[in-house]
Amino acid sequence: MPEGKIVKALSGFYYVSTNGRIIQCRGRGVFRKRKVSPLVGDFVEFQAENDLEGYILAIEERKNELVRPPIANVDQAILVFSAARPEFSTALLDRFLVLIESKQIEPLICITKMDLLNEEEEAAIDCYAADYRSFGYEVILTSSENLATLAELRVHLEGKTSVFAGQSGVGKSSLLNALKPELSLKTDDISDSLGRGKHTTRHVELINVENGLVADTPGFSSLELTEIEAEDLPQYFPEMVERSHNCKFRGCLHINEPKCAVKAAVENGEIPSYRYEHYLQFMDEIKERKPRY
Ligand SMILES: Nc1nc2c(ncn2[C@@H]2O[C@H](COP(=O)(O)OP(=O)(O)OP(=O)(O)O)[C@@H](O)[C@H]2O)c(=O)[nH]1
Ligand SMILES: [Mg+2]
Ligand SMILES: [Zn+2]
Repeated sequence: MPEGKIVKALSGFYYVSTNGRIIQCRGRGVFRKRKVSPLVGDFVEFQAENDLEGYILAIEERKNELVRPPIANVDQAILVFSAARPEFSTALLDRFLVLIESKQIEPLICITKMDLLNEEEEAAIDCYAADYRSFGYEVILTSSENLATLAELRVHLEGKTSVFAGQSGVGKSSLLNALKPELSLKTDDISDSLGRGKHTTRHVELINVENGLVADTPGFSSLELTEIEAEDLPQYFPEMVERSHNCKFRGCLHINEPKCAVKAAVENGEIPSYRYEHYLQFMDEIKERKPRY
């Protein structure tokens, strides 16, 4: 049975790459019954009479999978945020980091559109970058308008399968175009009235860049923490994990417990208060979630 990897999903078709060819395939009903649908990044077995009429017959077990954006088997998620237009949001970044941590996927934070900032605004973004680095994350500041800023990003793409994920309009497709100009991916201005992107990219596609694969994906507007349990939440904040062995109580949730090393670190400024506030907000959100039956 021929095998390949899904590199694009569009209008009910899956495009399977195999031995340097791309075969247009449909999924078989069997997936619908089992409630598994093929994802970009899946390794599959297929059957094809010709390059336009294939069928996917089996999906190999996934190393990991994301719902938003929908993709499987990635080595790293590049969380793309713009420094401005749309405005940089630590609340959205923290939410995204929690989701990526819960899937045990390696995150890389990429802040784009640095060229739009004045000195003061740039200093503010530099502060955030330093905060996130102090939690243990890699942070890269780029601008698709200034190719020199892309060198660091290129290094991280080398030999890996990465997914660009982020809000609409932050510049995911623009970054890919800057990395590889012959791509000519469609990009569009953000809406001036709403300050949001226009959902220009409509499908997920894996593209060869720097000896690796990078997925361009549609932007999203919200993310829910539906699969996360309250007692697991602290594990998804590396700066809390690092300190939790100094908390008095094992399994400390760092909320009301006495002698909590995390709360002490927030009080003395080692952990920024916005980060802890987001933790508390996510905790409330998870606790208020209606039980599923
Ligand atoms: N000044 C500046 N503008 C940028 C930069 N990167 C992207 N843009 C602009 O931002 C707008 C949105 O860029 P896109 O690449 O379409 O954004 P996207 O993240 O792919 O958006 P969706 O496909 O909707 O998810 C376009 O007008 C780009 O020209 C940058 O580094 N600097
Ligand atoms: Mg796009
Ligand atoms: Zn604690």
